Amino acid sequence: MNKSFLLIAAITFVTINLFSQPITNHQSPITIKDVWARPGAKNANSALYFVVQNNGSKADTILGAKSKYAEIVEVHESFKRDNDRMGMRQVKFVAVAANSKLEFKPGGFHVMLINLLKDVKAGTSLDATINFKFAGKIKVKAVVQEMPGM
Ligand SMILES: [Cu+2]
Repeated sequence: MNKSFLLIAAITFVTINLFSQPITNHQSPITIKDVWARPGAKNANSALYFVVQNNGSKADTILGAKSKYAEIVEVHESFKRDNDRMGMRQVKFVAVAANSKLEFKPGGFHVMLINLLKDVKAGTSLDATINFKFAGKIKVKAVVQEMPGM
């Protein structure tokens, strides 16, 4: 090995590390915690709940979710119908304001898992991806349980 080869190798090594850093060290201002899902039998439905924390100075938007555990995955919101009963409907996006916390919880926003492809049992976990406009796809692992703290 001659000296110029080593020099080129060294420069290449430094350059790659220099330019790859903004990508590998990129810290998303969005974190998702306290992820849980309701148990459900195959072909039934379940729902996913979590807390979104946006520590950034820019608002973000949830555009959707995916999971291989259900045939259809939709972002829903619960609302009160005229007769005081609760209903739910699909929403195309959910805004997450800058420097704020947004809770997906029973009676509010949730990710609906429609037609489970297998039994989702309490005590197991379930993988899903939440898709944000700016933060991109964030993977979550939900604890399958009845209401937390019960
Ligand atoms: Cu729903």
